[in-house]
Amino acid sequence: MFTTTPDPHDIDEGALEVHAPKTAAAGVKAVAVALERGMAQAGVARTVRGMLRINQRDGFDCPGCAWPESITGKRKPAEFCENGAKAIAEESTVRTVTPEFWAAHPIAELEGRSEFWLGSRGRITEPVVVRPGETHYSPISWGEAFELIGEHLRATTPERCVFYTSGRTANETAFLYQLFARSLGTNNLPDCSNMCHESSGFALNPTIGVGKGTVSLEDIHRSELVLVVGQNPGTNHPRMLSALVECRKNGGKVVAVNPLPEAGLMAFKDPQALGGIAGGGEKVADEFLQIKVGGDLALFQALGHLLLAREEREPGSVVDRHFVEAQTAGFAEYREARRALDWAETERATGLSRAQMETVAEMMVASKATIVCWALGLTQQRHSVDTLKEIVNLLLVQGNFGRPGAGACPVRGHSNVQGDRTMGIWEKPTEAFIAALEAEFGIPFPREHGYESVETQHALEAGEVDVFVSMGGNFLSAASDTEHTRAGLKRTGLTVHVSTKPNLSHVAHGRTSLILPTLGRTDVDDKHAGGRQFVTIEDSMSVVHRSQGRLRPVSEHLLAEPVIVARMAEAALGEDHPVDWRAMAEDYDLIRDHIARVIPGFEDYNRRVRTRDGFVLPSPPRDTRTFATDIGKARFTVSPLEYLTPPAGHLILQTLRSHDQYNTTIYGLDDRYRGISKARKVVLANPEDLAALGFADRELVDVISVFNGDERRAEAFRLVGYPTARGCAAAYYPEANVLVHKDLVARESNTPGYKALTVRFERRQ
Ligand SMILES: Nc1nc2c(c(=O)[nH]1)N[C@H]1C(S)=C(S)[C@@H](COP(=O)(O)OP(=O)(O)OC[C@H]3O[C@@H](n4cnc5c(=O)[nH]c(N)nc54)[C@H](O)[C@@H]3O)O[C@H]1N2
Ligand SMILES: Nc1nc2c(c(=O)[nH]1)N[C@H]1C(S)=C(S)[C@@H](COP(=O)(O)OP(=O)(O)OC[C@H]3O[C@@H](n4cnc5c(=O)[nH]c(N)nc54)[C@H](O)[C@@H]3O)O[C@H]1N2
Ligand SMILES: [Mo]
Repeated sequence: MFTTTPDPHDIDEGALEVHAPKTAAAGVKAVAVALERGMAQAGVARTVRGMLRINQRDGFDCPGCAWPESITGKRKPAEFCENGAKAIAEESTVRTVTPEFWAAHPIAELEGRSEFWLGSRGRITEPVVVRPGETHYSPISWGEAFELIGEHLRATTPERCVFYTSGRTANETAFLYQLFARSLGTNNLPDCSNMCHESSGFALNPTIGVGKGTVSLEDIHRSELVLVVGQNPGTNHPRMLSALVECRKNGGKVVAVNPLPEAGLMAFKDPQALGGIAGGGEKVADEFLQIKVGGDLALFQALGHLLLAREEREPGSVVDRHFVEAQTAGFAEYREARRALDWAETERATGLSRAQMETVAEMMVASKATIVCWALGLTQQRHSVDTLKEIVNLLLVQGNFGRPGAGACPVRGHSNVQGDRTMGIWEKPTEAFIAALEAEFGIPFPREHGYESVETQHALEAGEVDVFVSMGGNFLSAASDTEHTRAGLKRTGLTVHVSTKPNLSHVAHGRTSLILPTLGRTDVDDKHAGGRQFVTIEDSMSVVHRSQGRLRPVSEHLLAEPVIVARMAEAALGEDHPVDWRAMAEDYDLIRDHIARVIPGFEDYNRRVRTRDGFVLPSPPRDTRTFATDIGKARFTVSPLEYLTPPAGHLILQTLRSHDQYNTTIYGLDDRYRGISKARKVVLANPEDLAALGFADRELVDVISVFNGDERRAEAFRLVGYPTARGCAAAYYPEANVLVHKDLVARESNTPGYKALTVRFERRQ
């Protein structure tokens, strides 16, 4: 009998395979996987053309992550990583989702599909609509689509409209989009940043006067000590590993703090260097602290205690006294609060030994230039803002700001999430920003704060949103409490998704719904009166630079994002609106001219962004060791100790990314470094915890989360014994998002508590 292997893209979930976790990241296998994915999606010629332009000065910015490229040094001919290459393959695919696809698949069927299946159908080729009572999406002309949007927006009031943004959106689109929402009269501008690094902004702004990181790529290379906390760079920021290896080559040390022994934190085989092809690779972390989920605040308080105790024993050995006296406030209170420490409780909270913490404190004492890097392991818990402020305290004690090799480094996610915020994608705009917009455009803009993403979920569920517009992204699967969010989205009158590929948000639609297909980063953008256009991006280290796609789009019907925004605005606000939307969409230089006049740091934007490497935005802590807080100084803060303890019979569950996904876009079913393949509905837990709870490895369970007396259930997950810290477990995002109660959020920032769920398991019969 003749059989063929089924196409892996045609399944939603397979039979789980478990292998030993890897002890090093990348190597030649990474290159092989990258090329194989590219060829399968886009063919040889597009793959080669695409990959060679990634992150080159005349090419496009990799849509994979926000890690910067070198601006001083030479770039390698292939300046990308395995996962960047997968992102490109995913976007430059020649598979298409045509009107025939929508005709063949009723929405009710698509709702039951996985993100993996939906996303691997390919790029959407034409705008489609579903009207009240219809069961399928069907084609609609662009003109009719914009008319429909205009009608819905005019029929309601601005506070009942929401404009969501995903962080891949370039500066030009973002600026135009916020201008559109504000011209209508609302600051309802939630974005993926609300779910991501919002806690970082809430910790940094009041303490150091900027919401962004204070280091450059060269600082990482020159640092004496880099702490990598709550971050999995081997998968999510692979090019960061080269920087860490370079730091170690220059004599620096690296400390990793993570509940999981992630492969990329242990060792790295640079796929671009000869040494990366064979051998065990370069060591990454000198010390690995396997912390309990949520234990970082206790750790940083203990490190503060140890540094100050050392200063007391040996005055002048730790504290940068001149800096602390001249540039900071609140040191005395901080020192007092850290004087006493309950070691037993600290060990319980962190799962670490006192000796381990003392070792790291000694490394800090010895270092004259320390950087702390962090990502979501620190931003998505109830006490995240306090944890991050505690990091600032540690950096301030030793004066680690505005010095080569030192500073705070929140490692951002989406490639332009930082730029979108700079452009005004923010539900809480400052008075200065609104005043500058008004001066530029001569019309009034709203000042009242709008909804961020969790408030949007609440408003949707309460039936208080008529129009939900999504500039990229996948709100349903990215947000918490999936079933509640789904119900809320279905209560709206109109959902509009500007997208490249199908996802589950498209089928959790309002009574009327539009999917508007757009160009991606890799696509050439040349259908303008002003000729071929480029866009600009701000990376995680505040470098603003150009990005220009080169590939021929898969369909002639795609419109560029700024054009879509401009035409929505014209349809809603009328052609005689004082803002010249059309002119800006035809020539992005005009958008940049407005930005140059409205946003500080962008003066002479059009000229400076055309220079070889673009330009770096000003950062007072980094550039001049000054702090633009309300008191004109950096601020020490005092937070009470807080950590997560699971009640009896429960574990603390974090949700994370596999090596084979980009957020809600699933590239494949192979979490290679962790040895989990073919399936994603798994829970990784410490074998001793599983035994203590009476469960066996590979058992099939329902996962139940508990929050404030409410329960949520995720059905049919496989338990996998895994070397995570005791008392902790991990499951993949977005499959586990049904478990995250929407009121489980970080204090102040309101970021969902994606890394702080209390769960138990129930055996399935
Ligand atoms: N290939 C790829 N690249 C990406 C993305 C992607 O999905 N795929 N997503 C992009 C986006 S938007 C973002 S924001 C970033 C995300 O980058 P990461 O923050 O690296 O993403 P996560 O997979 O959520 O990993 C969180 C890490 O924190 C650890 N962790 C969890 N809880 C704790 C804790 O309490 N304490 C400590 N110390 N550690 C903890 C986890 O074990 C894990 O290693 O990556 C960006 N880059
Ligand atoms: N449980 C859990 N949930 C999380 C997280 C977590 O760690 N755990 N992390 C959170 C974080 S950090 C983030 S940033 C959010 C991510 O939230 P989002 O940014 O909303 O989600 P993405 O999955 O990145 O969006 C993918 C979709 O974007 C569209 N797209 C891709 N490229 C383009 C483009 O160039 N233009 C346009 N218009 N559309 C495009 C495609 O249609 C694709 O389906 O999720 C959050 N959710
Ligand atoms: Mo993110």
